[in-house]
Amino acid sequence: MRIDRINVYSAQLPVKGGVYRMASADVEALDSTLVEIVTDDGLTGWGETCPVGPVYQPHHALGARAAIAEIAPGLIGAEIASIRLLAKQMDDRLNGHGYAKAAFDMAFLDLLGQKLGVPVSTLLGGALTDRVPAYYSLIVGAPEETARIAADKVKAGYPRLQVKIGGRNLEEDVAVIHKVWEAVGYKARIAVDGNRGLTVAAAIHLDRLCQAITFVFEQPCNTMDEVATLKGRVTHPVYLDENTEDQNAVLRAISLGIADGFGFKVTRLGGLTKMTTVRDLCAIRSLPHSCDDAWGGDIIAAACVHLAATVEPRRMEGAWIAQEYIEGHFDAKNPVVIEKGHIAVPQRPGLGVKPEPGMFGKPLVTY
Ligand code: 0XW
Ligand code: MG
Repeated sequence: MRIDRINVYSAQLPVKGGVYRMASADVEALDSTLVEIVTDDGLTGWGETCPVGPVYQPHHALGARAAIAEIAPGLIGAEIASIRLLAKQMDDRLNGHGYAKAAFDMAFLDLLGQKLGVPVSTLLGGALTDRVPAYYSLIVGAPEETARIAADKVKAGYPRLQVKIGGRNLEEDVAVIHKVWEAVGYKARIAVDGNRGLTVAAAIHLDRLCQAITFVFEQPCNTMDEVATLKGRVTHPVYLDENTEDQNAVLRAISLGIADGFGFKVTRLGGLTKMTTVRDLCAIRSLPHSCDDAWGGDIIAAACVHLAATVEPRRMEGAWIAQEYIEGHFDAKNPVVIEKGHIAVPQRPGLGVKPEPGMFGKPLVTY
């Protein structure tokens, strides 16, 4: 099975509700990039990469497309058999830019799965479950309103909530955490996500002012070095998200003992294949982690869910997919959906989702 053609598309994903508010940025619409690989035996495989705006992490939509332009011409005629060889072929054309390579890695696995008649979760080592937990991300908001949504989402079946803070005064952040805790208590696990927005001093104050509340503190400060200085000075477990820019960053954080868990993003880590390495490193040290991406439609959602199914359930912090903030699906027949706070793992060969033909219009470019 060889690559005949690669089509690149863009899909505009407006945020349902108008705005997704984080300490690092407000986003109103996302520009997702899709790759469709067509093979000489008539199969099609899909991949997607969708940075949540240009500020959240050092990725942006046009950067992904520029990287794809460097890589794609060299893949025409390549055999879809060895994922490792394909990764090398990509590395031989472009250094870094894992978030663009991630879209190809997804499409390769989608094709291999279809060829072999197995779901992508099988290619990632094998599923441990057919249903994974999701978590709900509460945007930076007012205390009462955030607590009301938190209670609703727990009632709807979410086992975990992420409360966004940062980018405003400490008093309001502390009040939100208290109100959410009063509303849901132990009924959901809570992550408080600073999205790099707090100073070390603010993180220490917040930790003290919320001492009796059970939560994990996700990416409170900007750099890994700042977060490292919290060790021994805060009592809440600290998780890294944005700082895990590649596999080496994860290895560093684990070996330094500065992270108690992670919010992993499939495309940021360079794709599903690279994610299996950090998944296994976390297993060695019993570290919990999520299987997310920063945003994306059904292709990215399927990728996250296949990976999440291969993680030991006691350490699975949920798969976040953007469904709650997106209108509609790429694949209306087999969408990836959250039901009662959980997501069924696609069972069909490959990723198990196929965008409706023609739904993205004409390709931006064909290689
Ligand atoms: C909740 N997310 C996975 C979605 C947005 O991209 C932010 C992100 C996070 O945890 O930082
Ligand atoms: Mg986060």
